[in-house]
Amino acid sequence: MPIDHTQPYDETNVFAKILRGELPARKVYENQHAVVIHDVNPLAPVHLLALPKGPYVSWDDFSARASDAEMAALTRAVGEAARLVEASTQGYRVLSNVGKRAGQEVPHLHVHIFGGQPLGPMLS
Ligand code: DGP
Repeated sequence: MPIDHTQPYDETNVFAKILRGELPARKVYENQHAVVIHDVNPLAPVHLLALPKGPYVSWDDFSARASDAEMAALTRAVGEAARLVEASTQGYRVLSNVGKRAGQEVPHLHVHIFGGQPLGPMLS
């Protein structure tokens, strides 16, 4: 079910559990404030998720509460991830769903990185 991104942060969401080491994940990159993991249900040959380590639900929440270092770290994580999996050589797509209307399923801010195939039109 898509989530209500205006609700307080839910510490029991799956990404919170991954960040606490309570659930496994295939990590490809980590810095002080962000990690990148493989999506468990890949929708493209390359499907990564960049997550801030802090408890943020949405971009508006992140922008309001995160430090500049946290914001920079998430941006760097997206680019480094794309480079490490060599999506950068062929082009890739960066996408983030926030809230019910966008179909956000996990109430922890995350950035999808898709690549490895022609990606088609952005919205259907
Ligand atoms: P979104 O709809 O934007 O909230 O995308 C959530 C993504 O998270 C979806 O592509 C599947 C992925 N996902 C859900 N549970 C897990 C998990 O336990 N581990 C990993 N690696 N990815 C997950």
